[in-house]
Amino acid sequence: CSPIFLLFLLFIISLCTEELKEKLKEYVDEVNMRKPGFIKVVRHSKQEGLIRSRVSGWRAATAPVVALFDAHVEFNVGWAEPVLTRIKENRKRVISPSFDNIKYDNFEIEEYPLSAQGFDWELWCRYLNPPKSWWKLENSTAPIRSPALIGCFIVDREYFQEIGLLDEGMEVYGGENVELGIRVWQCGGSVEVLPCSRIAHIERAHKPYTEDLTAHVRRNALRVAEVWMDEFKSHVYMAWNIPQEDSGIDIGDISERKALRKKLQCKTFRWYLVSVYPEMRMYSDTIAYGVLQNSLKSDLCLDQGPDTENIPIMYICHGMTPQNVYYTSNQQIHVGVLSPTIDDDDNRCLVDVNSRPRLIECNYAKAKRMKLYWQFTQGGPIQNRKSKRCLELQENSDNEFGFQLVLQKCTGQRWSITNVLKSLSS
Ligand SMILES: *[C@@H]1O[C@H](CO)[C@@H](O)[C@H](O)[C@H]1NC(C)=O
Ligand SMILES: [Mn+2]
Repeated sequence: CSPIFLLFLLFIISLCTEELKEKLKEYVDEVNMRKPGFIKVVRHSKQEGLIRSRVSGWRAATAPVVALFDAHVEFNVGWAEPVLTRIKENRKRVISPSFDNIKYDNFEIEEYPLSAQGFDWELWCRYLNPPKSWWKLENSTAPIRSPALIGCFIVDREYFQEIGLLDEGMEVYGGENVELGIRVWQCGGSVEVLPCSRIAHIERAHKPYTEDLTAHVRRNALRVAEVWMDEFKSHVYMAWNIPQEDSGIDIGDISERKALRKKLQCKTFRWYLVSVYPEMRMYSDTIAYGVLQNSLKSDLCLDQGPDTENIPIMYICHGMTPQNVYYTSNQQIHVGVLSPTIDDDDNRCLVDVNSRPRLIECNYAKAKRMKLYWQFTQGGPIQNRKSKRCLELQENSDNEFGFQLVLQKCTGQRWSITNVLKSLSS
């Protein structure tokens, strides 16, 4: 259900499971009998989602430092002291403890490696290898500079307000942790993970908040993109495979968040990428993206095929990540999910390998001087620059959908891609 908030010397619990209502009240009453006013419970009359719930918890808090946590975490011994020390030194530090995992099926603890916290271009949060500068210190207790937050954090109560709390225009789940990290950095604060402050967190098998979590995460991500990411907002649209204009997604009113950015005189997203999150890959050379369809059979889309293989196929269009195609200004065709950071696997490129279409890691293909460059114009053929063969469909009754992908002498088949960013030159 919704999160529990642990505040410094004050607990705020907000839960929605029927079963917990009475039992929780009994527990809270019992604790408060012993320590009057120790726990405050804040209840909403309707579902407000994780983001506004956290802000409700903050509003009820009175202590100088506030910690916002999920209900499904356990605190390790001495977790708070290093955090409070760092905030006392500098109130513009927003701090996350280090996470371990509690296995949801048996409650065993699994130790996680020390990590910074970042995100991919869909703005899902992810653990990152700590930055090079941290490894150089050779001090495993030193604070780890972090581009963003997984979602649990501790902050100076008043600074949190000055910096703009969380984006209360976000719904249900996701994106607020990324937005907070970007905003704090761009507007003059910092974010760090402390190795000596540890908590354990249950990674749930299923998040029960809503039917379609992804739609909410996407909407919230677009709010972040529009307010904070300047020209890099295109990357978020590309990663979600949706058009930048008329996406059909209502992201609500962002004027207050834009005004906040202006008021705080925050730096650009390019500054943030270069200075704080250099591990993030940039995709500014993408000129078209979406699904790739052939006019001969337009209900089929180019697809990366089975995970274990490197053979692209034609498959019924569903528009999910295996069918993401990115065409770059240097004429590469990337197929599949956009690799988020330089520490992740490389992207895969379409390559002519002995007249067969194959997906090969782009950097490898480039280093080996393979045939990975393709001439393509919207509604035109896809032709390899070196071999001059065209990517085409061939009827094949053995194939599930009646067609297979081949490289052959061009017969004039035409391809189209969903979104064109810059005009595809002939
Ligand atoms: C390691 O980092 C901690 C935390 O910042 C610091 O207190 C300590 O002095 C450092 N140790 C060394 C040997 O630099
Ligand atoms: Mn959680």
